[in-house]
Amino acid sequence: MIQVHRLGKQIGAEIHGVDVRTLDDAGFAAIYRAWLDYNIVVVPDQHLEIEDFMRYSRRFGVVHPHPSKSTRHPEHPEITLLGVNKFGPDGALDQAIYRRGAEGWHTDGAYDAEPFKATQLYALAVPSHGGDTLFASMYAAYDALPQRLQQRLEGVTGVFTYGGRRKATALLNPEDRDWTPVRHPIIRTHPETGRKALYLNVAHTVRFKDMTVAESAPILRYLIQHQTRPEFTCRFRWEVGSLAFWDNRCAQHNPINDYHGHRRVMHRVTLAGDKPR
Ligand SMILES: O=C(O)CCC(=O)C(=O)O
Ligand SMILES: [Fe+2]
Repeated sequence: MIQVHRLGKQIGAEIHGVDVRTLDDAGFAAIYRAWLDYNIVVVPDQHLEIEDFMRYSRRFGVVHPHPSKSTRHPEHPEITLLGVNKFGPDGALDQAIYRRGAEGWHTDGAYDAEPFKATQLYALAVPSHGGDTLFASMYAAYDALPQRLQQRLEGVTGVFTYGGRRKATALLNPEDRDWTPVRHPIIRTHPETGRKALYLNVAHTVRFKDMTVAESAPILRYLIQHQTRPEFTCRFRWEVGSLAFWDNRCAQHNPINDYHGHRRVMHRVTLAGDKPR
């Protein structure tokens, strides 16, 4: 029997009573439904080989590799390694890899014309404390905007790029570094639920179309502060064997980098998505 426990008022659910290796179609449909409702779904206590992880991930859609080639699994390029190869040959900490994903709130792949639909992480090693991930509902953020502002933002386009304004592209190979900015609506309609979500983030959204960075800054700053207000969020504490799957079309995440010196290793896959509308 599948049991669903909420992680937060607006977002997040944990699913108990499931072994994803033997999940039948009805069980999978229940997880997918919960995922559309709660946007980040965690299935704890799984025991997965790489093949199990890939097979389960493919039930959600088309697995698509991340543009950062330096952190790909050597035998399974569709898998990104998190928390591996943190030290260079000279023994020094590679800051780009160490800090990967730990740069604050964001949504995965917003710098692409067709951003990732979803991301799935499987925890192989976790610190004894810290290393939690926060999630924020962009449905809740949109719903809580004053109606006037909702109307003014309708049809407004944002400009997004890898690394954002800081242009921090250290994880990319040199040939991939000159990232062409892409444009997305700031309010997007989720293709499966039909709900509206605020679609911009502090890591990738540089400005609004037809406005300079300076002109965009005040409203962008307001929206960025608004969108991750604590009441829109939930917090997830990892254990070895936790499997977490989030929807990049309507949720942001923020991995908390408070476990310096401790191991935190994850296997990660991303799923192909469509053009935001
Ligand atoms: O390590 C985490 O909890 C998430 C890292 C991240 O941002 C990602 O995998 O997209
Ligand atoms: Fe991320």
